[in-house]
Amino acid sequence: MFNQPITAIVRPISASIAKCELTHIDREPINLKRARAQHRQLLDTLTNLGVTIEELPLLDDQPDAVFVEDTAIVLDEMAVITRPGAIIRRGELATVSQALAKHRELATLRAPATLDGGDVIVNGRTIFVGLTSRSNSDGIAQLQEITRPWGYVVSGVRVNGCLHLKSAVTRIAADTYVGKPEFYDSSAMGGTHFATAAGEDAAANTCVVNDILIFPAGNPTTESKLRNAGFDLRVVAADELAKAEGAITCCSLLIPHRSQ
Ligand code: CIR
Repeated sequence: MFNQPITAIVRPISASIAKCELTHIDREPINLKRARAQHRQLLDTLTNLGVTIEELPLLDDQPDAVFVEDTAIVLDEMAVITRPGAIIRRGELATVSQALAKHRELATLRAPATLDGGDVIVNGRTIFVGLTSRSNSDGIAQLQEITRPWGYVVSGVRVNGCLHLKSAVTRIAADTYVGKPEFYDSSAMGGTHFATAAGEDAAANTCVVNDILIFPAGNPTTESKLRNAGFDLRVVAADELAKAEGAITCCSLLIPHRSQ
């Protein structure tokens, strides 16, 4: 298999992560050392898969800054700097724009748009956007205007009971997804959907790198289902980050290198 070179923009976990935004879960203590160890394991896994890591500066006054996924949408042709639905998180954008500008031409969402990258799934020329508390109709409309020249069609997907579309479902191959059916409207997306097993909601958030799935530990039934279907998995612990309502995809912006 040809491995496409990829850069991952990431950011260390802020010392203030205990003050993170929470929407659908109760606050419980976050063990910073354990969270950082899990984050390190995730970055090591990316490195082992041949991904080049580019680290943004630590922002200790931005509790959620590790979750870089929410700040941008990276397409092959360009990237869009988002306008996160949680106002405090907009302080993360400047350093992301600076780093991303080296890889892609940038467009920026403007008020009154709000949109979190965690709500965005790109499948070919379709961009699905979760209809959540973080992403509004202006965000969807602006994303459509910005990406139309490259032939993208932006389509809203209903989400219930979780923070982002990508807390409910992630894309694991072309037209193929893993998700918790109760959390999102799979009929709005088409394609094949593997359902997470009971009690394994976290398995809905899986990060795909060159056909390999980085998959959250502690979800054995869904893990077997995906392995039996022929997927190649690397399992990492992510339960400490989950206390901040974050997951595996949230911790990186993956940038496939463009052929010259
Ligand atoms: C937030 O509420 O913004 C953070 N505590 C969690 C963000 C997780 N990001 C993601 O799922 N893409």
